[in-house]
Amino acid sequence: MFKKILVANRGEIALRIQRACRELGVKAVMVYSEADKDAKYVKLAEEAVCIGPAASSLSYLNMPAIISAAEVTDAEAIHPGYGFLSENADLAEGVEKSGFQFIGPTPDSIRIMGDKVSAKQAMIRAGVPCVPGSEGELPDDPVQIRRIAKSVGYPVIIKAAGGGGRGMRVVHTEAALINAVQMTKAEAGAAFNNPAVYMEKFLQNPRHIEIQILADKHKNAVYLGERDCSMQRRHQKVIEEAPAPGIPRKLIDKIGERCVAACKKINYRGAGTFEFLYENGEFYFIEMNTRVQVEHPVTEWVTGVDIVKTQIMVAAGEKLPFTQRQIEIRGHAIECRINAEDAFKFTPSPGRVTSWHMPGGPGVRVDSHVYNNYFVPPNYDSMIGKLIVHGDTREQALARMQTALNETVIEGISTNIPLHRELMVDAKFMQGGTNIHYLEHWLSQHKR
Ligand code: MV4
Repeated sequence: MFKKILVANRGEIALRIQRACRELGVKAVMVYSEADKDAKYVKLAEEAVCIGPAASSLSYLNMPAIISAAEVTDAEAIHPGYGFLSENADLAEGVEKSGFQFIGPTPDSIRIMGDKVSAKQAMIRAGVPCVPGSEGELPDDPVQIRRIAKSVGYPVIIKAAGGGGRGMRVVHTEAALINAVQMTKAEAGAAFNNPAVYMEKFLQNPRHIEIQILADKHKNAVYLGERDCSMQRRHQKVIEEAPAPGIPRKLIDKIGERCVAACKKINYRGAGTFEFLYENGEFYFIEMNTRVQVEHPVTEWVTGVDIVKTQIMVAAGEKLPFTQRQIEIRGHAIECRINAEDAFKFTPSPGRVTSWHMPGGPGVRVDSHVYNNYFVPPNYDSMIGKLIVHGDTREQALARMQTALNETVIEGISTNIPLHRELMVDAKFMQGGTNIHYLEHWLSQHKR
C-alpha cells in the first residue's frame, strides 16, 4: 500500500478521499486554491499545498502545479476525484511519466472512453448492447447520412464524439437532417476541437440507469449493481438511488455481467460506470465514466463496499478483496445533492453559512466539507454536500430522507433543500420509476 497520496480535488470528495486514506493508514496531501484555504479537509490535513488562485484553470486544472505538489511532498500516487482533471488522459499520462501512480484507469482507457464514438465501438465489440445508430463517426456525404438515418429510423439524435451532455440535436424528419448534422459538427469543432459526430435512434422516454464496476490489475472485475439517476435537470443529477425501482434483478445481473466481461476484454482497472438508457425493459449503453462518481455512496450503502478505499487498493496493485458472489444488494439507498442555489430558480447562492445543522439517526449519512461559519466560494460548482439515507425498503428510505431533510437547517445561503422536501413527498416520485424528463416537467408545473 502507498504511504502517501495526493488528493487533487476539492469539496466533499476531497474530504471523502481523505477519510478513505485515514482508514487505510495512508497519509493524504491535500491541495487547495486560495479560495479553499478554510475548507474542512485543509484544516484536518496533516499536509496541504496551495496550488494557485481561486480560478479552477489556475489551480485544480493546473497539471504542472498538481504534479509539482506531489513531487515536493513525496506522494506516491494521485487521486483525481471527479470533475476537473479526473477524466483527462493527459493528466493520467503526465502523472505516470513523472513516476506517480494515477488512481484510476490507464491513459488509454480514459482516452477511448473520452471519445464517445470509440467508446461505443469498444462496447459493441465487447458485447454490451448499445443504442442502434451509425456505429462510428458519420461520413460527410449527405446521401450516406440520409441512408443511415433511414435505416435507424426517425427520430434520430446527432451527438458530438467529444462531448457529454452538450452538442446534441434531435432530428424528426429527413428535411432537417443534413443541416442538423452540419450545425452539430460546427459546434463540436469549436467546443471540443473535434468535429466528429455520430447518430443514434432517439429514445423518447428512457430512464438513466448506470452500472458501477470495480476492477483490479489482476484481471478481476465485479459489478456493484445499478443506480437510477433519472432525476436530473439540465444534465445535472439531483437525486440518485439504488437499486433502480421496478427493474428485475435478473435483467440487472445480465447487463452487469456484460459490463464485467467488457472490463476484462479492454483490461479496465479502477472504478468505472457504464451509463445506460433504459426503455421498455431494454438497456442501451451510451457512455462510460472512468472516475469515481458523485453518487457512489448509494452503491456503497446497498453493497457494503467502500468504493474509494477499493480504488486506492487496486491502484496500489492489490487484488479486489471480494468476488462477485460476495456482492449482494441489501435494502435501498437515496442521495439528495445539496446545492447552494435558489431551490426553484436555480440561481447560485454562494456566501457565508451562518447556521449548519445536519441530520442524523439510523440510516443517515452526510458527505460535506461545509461547517458552521464556512464561506461557500463563488468560483466552483454549486454542490456543497450530499445527504444519503438507507432503509430496508424504498419506503423506509423515503421516510428517513423526509425526516432528515426536515431536520436539516442551513442559513446564510439558499439551498435546494426545499426542492428535495417537495420531491420526497411527490406521489409519482414516491411510486418510483420516473424517467429523465420527469423533474423538468414537474418544475414546469410547479412554477413560483
Ligand atoms: C440520448 C437520449 C435519447 N436517445 N440518446 C444526454 C446526455 C448524454 N450523455 C446522453 N444524453 C441523452 N442521450 C439517445 N439515443 C437522451 C439523452 C438525455 C439524457 C440522458 C441521460 C440523462 C439525462 C438526459 C437528459 C436529456 C437527454
